[in-house]
Amino acid sequence: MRSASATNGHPELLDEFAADVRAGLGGPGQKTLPSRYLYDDLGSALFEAISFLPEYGLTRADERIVRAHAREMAAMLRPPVVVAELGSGSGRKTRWILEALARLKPTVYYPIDISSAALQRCAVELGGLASVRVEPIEDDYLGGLTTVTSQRKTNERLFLLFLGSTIGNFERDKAQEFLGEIRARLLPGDAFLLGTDLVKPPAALLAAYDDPLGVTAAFNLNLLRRLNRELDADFDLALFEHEARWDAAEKRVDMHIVARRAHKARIKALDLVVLFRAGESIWTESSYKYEADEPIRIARRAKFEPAGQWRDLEWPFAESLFIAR
Ligand code: AVI
Repeated sequence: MRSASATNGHPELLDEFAADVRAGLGGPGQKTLPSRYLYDDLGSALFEAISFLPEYGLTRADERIVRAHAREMAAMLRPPVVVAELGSGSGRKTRWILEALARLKPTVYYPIDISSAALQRCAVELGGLASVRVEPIEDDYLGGLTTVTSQRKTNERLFLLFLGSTIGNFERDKAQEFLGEIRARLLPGDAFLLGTDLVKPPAALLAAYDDPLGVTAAFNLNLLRRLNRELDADFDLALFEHEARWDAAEKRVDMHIVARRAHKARIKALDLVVLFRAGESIWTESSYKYEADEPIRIARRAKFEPAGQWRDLEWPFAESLFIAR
């Protein structure tokens, strides 16, 4: 899934990782690491495991809505329709949309992901669907979308999917900017389906991001293992713990990796020594939660027209369908 995966075979990504780590851990202020680095092969597998946790209802809510309303969505789009998805995911949710569209006319599916492993899994999961041709694109979201739009035929309508509330891992102003970037690559009449996790009671959110089995903790701490492996660092995982924090003003859950006691770690590849005070943290992810009208407001600002919104009541989540103006 998602935007960054193993840097194996991609030396330029290793350079970018190194630069981001230096920027995030090398200075005097709040230590940070970009959340996209959570998704190496083990991190992606742990995220997949998180989606099965009873406390983490997000992925199941997303799938329930898509499954229940895929035919309705497909009926709103005039064929021929080609589908592109930002972050290929496991393919579980997308299957319903592809099946609904392929009932009407054969279609092409372009999963876009920087992780070749994720694309391979997705191709295996969805490759057997009748009347669907899967064309994986190994690239970042906007690069991949540009490739898709340059290949499309003029009579084809593009149906772009951005599911799983991945938009929630963008800061709010960056989310707005990103929708503008997406819209700039689409043609009027193209469709965009956006999944957003909705605000819910803090206790439910904290349980979702700090589950009793410790899967989310492992997902978070795995980032230190990645630093050890890819940048020759010596972080001792036993000296850190996972913490989830609800920020009520910003309506977001933050994940931190907190030092249990004062100590230092060395990142040999960067020739960097990182000092930790007891209780000092590395901020690794923010997961913004939305009010139901918010996706509609930001999409309108990015020149999309709302065409429908479906919500899950068991785990408040919204799927919003837009048409490019
Ligand atoms: C991928 N993303 C939408 C997940 C989220 O909920 O923000 C990642 C995640 N982080 C902790 N648990 C799951």
